[in-house]
Amino acid sequence: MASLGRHIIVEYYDCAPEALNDVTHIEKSMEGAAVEAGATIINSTFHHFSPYGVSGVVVIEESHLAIHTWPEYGYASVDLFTCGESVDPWVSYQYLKEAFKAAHGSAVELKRGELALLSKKDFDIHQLRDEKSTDAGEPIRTRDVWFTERDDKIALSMKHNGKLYDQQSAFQRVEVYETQAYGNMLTLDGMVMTTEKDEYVYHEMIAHVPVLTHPNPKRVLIIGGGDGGTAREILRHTDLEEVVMVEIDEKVIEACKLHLPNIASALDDPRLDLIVDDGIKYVNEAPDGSFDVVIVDSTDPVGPAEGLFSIDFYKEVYRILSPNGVMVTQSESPRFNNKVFKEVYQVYRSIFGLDKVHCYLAYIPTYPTGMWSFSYSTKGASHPLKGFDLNKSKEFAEKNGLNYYNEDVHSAAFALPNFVKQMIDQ
Ligand code: SPD
Repeated sequence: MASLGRHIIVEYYDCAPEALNDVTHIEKSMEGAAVEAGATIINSTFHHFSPYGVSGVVVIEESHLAIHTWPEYGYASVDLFTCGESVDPWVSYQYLKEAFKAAHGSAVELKRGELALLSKKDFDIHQLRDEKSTDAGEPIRTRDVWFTERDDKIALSMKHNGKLYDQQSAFQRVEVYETQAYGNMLTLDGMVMTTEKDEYVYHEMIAHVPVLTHPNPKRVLIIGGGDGGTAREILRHTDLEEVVMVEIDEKVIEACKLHLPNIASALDDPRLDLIVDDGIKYVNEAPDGSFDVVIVDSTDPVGPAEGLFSIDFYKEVYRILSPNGVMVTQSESPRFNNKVFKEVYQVYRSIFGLDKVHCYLAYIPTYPTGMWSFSYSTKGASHPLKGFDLNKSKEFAEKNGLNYYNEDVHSAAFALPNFVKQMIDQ
């Protein structure tokens, strides 16, 4: 060999798009390609970008393998860089072509470090070695794989150990990741829905604020909420007579029962009437005044949840609320989804009336920007703060050992920063 290394620059075309968007499959394939070629892996780092694309590197003792994928084009660009005689990068080339089901590939080989142009320097190599690479020891191998939810300006990443569930349902891609910081995490179409470690913020706030401020809640309807967290919190209120939940996607229920059992614990509770169907259809067909509290625990306003952000849907929710009825929705982030945020508050106000719509906030570290909002709209006399029974809330939170909601948080959540007030008043 007349060079220190061989660098193969590879293009794979017409690959299986799903293979190019699956960070776990790509990581395994890249590591497999390294081992098959005779390389020794030192560490790897892989990132999935929401909604599409993966980037990653496998560092080997003999240099590295790197990849960037564009699933939407069925295209992957790969660098295979090896040093020494013991590794054959062309083996990796063939291995990856099969792993990504590429219809065709092309590659250019470059020699790196032409020996004819190099001369050896005189130094004591042993002084440069650290503990991790002693002659005797195996190299220490590390792994670094990330899930990333991003738009074109900001991103939120979480390191994970791999995927526990991955299914394309009739409505969306349902995935569960085992994250290192937040436990198991449900994502839908690449967007974070809930994680084991911080789910209580969202579920306690969406459930207890309306039930503890309605004068006499008996019938509660949850639209969406397939992970079960909202239902679990609602069922803590033992004097309710009817709790109905309508979730469109049974794969969400399945994934959460399997991998987020604490969040999903209420889904088999006999007090819950769980209906797998379209929530919009259910609301359209429900009799006038049939619920005291309606909670819209939706995903973001793309895909199956789009209709849950429409004026026609909210008019129907208004119709099925009883005279003092309360509707609570997750209303996105005023920082991140500011256009949607402004629009939904205009819609709620046009239906319920200017002084009947309130916004409250909670801090959810795994949602974009961490600042999340809920809307509270009332048909009659219910009000989130006037007449709020502090002691009742305090007792309830203590008795149930809640993690986020308490009487102080309840009141404080309705204190809005000026920029949020302005967005609602515009
Ligand atoms: N961008 C995150 C919005 C998530 C809203 N729904 C979460 C469902 C939890 N039950």
